[in-house]
Amino acid sequence: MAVIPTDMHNTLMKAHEMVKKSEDIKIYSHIDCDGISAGAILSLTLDRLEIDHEVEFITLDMIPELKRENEVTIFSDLGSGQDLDHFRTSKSKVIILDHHPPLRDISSHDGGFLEINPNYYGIDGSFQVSGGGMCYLLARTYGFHDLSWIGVLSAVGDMQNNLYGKLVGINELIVEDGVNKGMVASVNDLALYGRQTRPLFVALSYFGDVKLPITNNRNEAIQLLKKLDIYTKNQDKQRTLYDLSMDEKKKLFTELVRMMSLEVPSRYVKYIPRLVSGDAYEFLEEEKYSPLRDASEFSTAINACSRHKNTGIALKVLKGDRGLALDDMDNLGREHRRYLAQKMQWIQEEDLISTMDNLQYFNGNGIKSEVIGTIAGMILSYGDWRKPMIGFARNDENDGLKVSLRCSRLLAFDGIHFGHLINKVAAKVGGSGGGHSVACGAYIPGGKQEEFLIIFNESLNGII
Ligand SMILES: [Mn+2]
Repeated sequence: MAVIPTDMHNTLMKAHEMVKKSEDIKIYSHIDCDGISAGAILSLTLDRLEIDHEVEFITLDMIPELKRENEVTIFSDLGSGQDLDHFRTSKSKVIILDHHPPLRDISSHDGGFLEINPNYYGIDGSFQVSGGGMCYLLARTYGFHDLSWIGVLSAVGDMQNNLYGKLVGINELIVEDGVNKGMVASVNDLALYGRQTRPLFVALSYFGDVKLPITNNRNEAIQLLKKLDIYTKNQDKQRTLYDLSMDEKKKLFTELVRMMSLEVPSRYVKYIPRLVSGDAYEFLEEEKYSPLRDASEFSTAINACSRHKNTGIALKVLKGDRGLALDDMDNLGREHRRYLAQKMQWIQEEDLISTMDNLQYFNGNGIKSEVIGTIAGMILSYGDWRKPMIGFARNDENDGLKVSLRCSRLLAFDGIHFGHLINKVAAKVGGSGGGHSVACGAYIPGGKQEEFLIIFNESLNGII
């Protein structure tokens, strides 16, 4: 089990003291699941300490315009990768709780900056701890171990369990706190999305880093379950993954591994079990069969709020509102799913996917830039899993383009890191980008799409 390095602990204790002594705090947090969870953890912590505060969720491009107006400013899930010199005044008290690669040297932390970042201590912030996790480590110094479940949610929302199929490092320690509090269970299970809420055959039809006969085919999925003697219903209720016995899960696991092994080149076969099973995180205080019970489904609900610019609802739910805010969140989730389904249909009807030697792409003009990544991920299952899928959407604020890439995890296991690659290619056309190995994005100037695609395609020669 990971331990918090002593130096990092000491810095956390400095933040602990600074926060405790202050009367007025402003929190700027990133507007995604990790950032919203981070904001919720900090807000709950400050509520309990009875400290006046305000939380605002922002995108990275808003940082240069921010003004220092409060006694203490906390940046969470952002700040490490950005220039914050306009906050560096003689009186500024700034705490940064981030896990992204830091711009500044740890020794540069004078002038009121208290930057707490795992990367300074040899801990990889891309999979060992999230932004929300860093905020939880601060909450933990006050003894608020019951907030650990939100730290788990933020890590899952940040896809930190993606490569290993489970949370590791500091994240594992946060899970452990949740388990000790009786609020979190970690369960090794099949890696099907929709553990609590989706009928099993529906979940199966969405399964895959690789195209299988059951992919996007509910009938085939039902036939598969029949063949394995797994009932689809309990009396009148559709069964979900959550309802299956261990025996049934084992049968399904073996069959999925077998089916996938038939589809992939032999060098990938050894990775397949990792794609078919993984640890799921269950929130024991939430109702069974509700989307809040499963960390992965909960994070989707938070993302739906953020992508439709309604972070206030997500914050309320995270802070404990299970009444009106939860209804609002459910409605937003439905709207989100409807929107995605519409756009998916449009892409297919208009036959918008184009293929190059090493990649595939579509022009999603007309799709909200906030969901272009989600759509790219969904449409991948209709294309060729051996190539990354790139979606383009017009950026609302300027006439640039937002680029999102999604690919099968098998490509990442093979050693390709698309986050690094997209960063390089975007820079060559005057843009910027980055992200995870299998899910990343960029902003590029309008009119540079073709050049971007050509360079990207070439850079993959001999790699894919
Ligand atoms: Mn994050």
